[in-house]
Amino acid sequence: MSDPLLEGTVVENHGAHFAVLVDGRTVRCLLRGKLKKDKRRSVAPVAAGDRVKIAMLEPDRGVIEHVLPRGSGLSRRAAGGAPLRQTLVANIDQAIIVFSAAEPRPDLFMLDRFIVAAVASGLERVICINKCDLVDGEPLRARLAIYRQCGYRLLYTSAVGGEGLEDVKQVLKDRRSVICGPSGVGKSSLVNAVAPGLALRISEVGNVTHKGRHTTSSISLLELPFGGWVADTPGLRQLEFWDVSPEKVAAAFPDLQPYLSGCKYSNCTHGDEPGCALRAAVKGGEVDDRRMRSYLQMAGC
Ligand SMILES: Nc1nc2c(ncn2[C@@H]2O[C@H](COP(=O)(O)OP(=O)(O)OP(=O)(O)O)[C@@H](O)[C@H]2O)c(=O)[nH]1
Ligand SMILES: [Mg+2]
Ligand SMILES: [Zn+2]
Repeated sequence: MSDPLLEGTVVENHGAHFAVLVDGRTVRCLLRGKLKKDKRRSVAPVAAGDRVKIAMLEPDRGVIEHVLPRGSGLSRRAAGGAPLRQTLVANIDQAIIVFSAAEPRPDLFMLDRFIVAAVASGLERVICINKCDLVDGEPLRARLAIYRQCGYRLLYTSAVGGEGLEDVKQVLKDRRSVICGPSGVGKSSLVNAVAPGLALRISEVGNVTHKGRHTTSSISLLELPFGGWVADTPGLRQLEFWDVSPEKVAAAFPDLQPYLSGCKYSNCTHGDEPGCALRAAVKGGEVDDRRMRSYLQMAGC
């Protein structure tokens, strides 16, 4: 007997509601009750990007019966008391981490957190600094040079002025990407600029000084007209880690790595112990002080 269930991809997740793309058509779905119970330390068992099997109820409505095994995704610890995993997007290759040159000003400690989350999730990462039309970029480029030295791909863009958009297209082409970063940096604007047909909602407020307003409220996975898929996500004010060990944090700091095992004491906390190779490297100008502080915050030293 043939399988009465249809296989598809979750392309949108809005609370308990999902949109599943099956053979080119979108089916609105809820979850079968048994899946809700099987939470396995997750706030939700299904995320955008998941491959699922659904049973049809009506021509455009169905119910998700099974979730197929997942590849890499972007997860964080869900807000709230209990330690639960929240997978923002599943089955993706890379994270495009967007910050803005201004409005809001880039918080490099937060940028480092996004990089760690992406590295720990096994994703390729590209840093994208948007709104370059708003500032003289030279001082910022100098501050960010360390990321190039670390081997990260770094793009400078303007969703309104057009700078760097060809690079963004090239990075997105034929890959499955998640666009993430703080609110108001222009994530949706960038996606719209490279793929105008998608028409994502963007903030109508030109000057992003408002706090706590998110224009994008759900996660949607969109097919790009030039090949590939991209998930636009709501801006994250906080990024609490899920399953990130000190070793994984260190993996995101190639500039610090040569010094981390050179301390006199193998359990060095890189505080004021004698013989700390990391502190010595900062003092000697080989390691950036801010990067060290960022590492220490995240590695829980
Ligand atoms: N000057 C300038 N403004 C931009 C640029 N990109 C986006 N904006 C503006 O910044 C504001 C926020 O843009 P959005 O695309 O909604 O930002 P977002 O990152 O998707 O925000 P959330 O969905 O809330 O996470 C809007 O007013 C955009 O017009 C840019 O490159 N330059
Ligand atoms: Mg948005
Ligand atoms: Zn040390």
